[in-house]
Amino acid sequence: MTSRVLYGHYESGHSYKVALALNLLGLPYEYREVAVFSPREERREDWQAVTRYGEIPVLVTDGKPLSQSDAILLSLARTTGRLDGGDIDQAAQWLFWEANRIGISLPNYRLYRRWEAGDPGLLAWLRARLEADMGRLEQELHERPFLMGEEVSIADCACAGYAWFFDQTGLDIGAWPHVKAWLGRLAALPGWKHPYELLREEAV
Ligand SMILES: N[C@@H](CCC(=O)N[C@@H](CS)C(=O)NCC(=O)O)C(=O)O
Repeated sequence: MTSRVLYGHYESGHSYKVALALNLLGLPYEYREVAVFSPREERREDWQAVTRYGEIPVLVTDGKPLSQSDAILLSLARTTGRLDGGDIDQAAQWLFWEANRIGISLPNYRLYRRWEAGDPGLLAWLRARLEADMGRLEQELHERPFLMGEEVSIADCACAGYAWFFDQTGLDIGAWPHVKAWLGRLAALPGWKHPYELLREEAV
């Protein structure tokens, strides 16, 4: 049987993207929380041994580590033949969009609203970018229930990774009703859990 260990943290939407895909696929894995708010050198040693970029998530499959949430999502879709939306290249488009757009704007806007005082110019830039990204999703989800069509895929796991923290931005998700309805559809899927439920464990 394949062994899987996921290193992550409950405040990390990047980790959550992977955990959600594993849950939707029904693949068993061991979860290990990494104390990301501690200095890197003080975090758990087993994670130090497998992280390539000093980040979470890392998924170790049969002893082989893979970093970068979207690379992990692609690997899961490719190896299982599921969650690929029927066309893995089209799904990959969404992952690259997410990595450069909503995977930057939403986590960083949240970061500066919640934990660190952000430069006002930077905050304004991030907010404008976030609103544009939400607008992009709103337009897409106006036409279909999930980003790749009728079925959930890795595109949804990627683009919704941080959406469960949206209330921490101070913005109202109700401004994007199709996005809000999409999150409701995702939350109704068997295997769905909120990141604070899915990724909580004693940090080391
Ligand atoms: N591009 C990476 C981003 C990962 C990332 O930003 N991880 C953050 C947590 S969300 C992290 O490990 N931060 C701790 C640090 O940089 O020390 C991915 O998609 O996996």
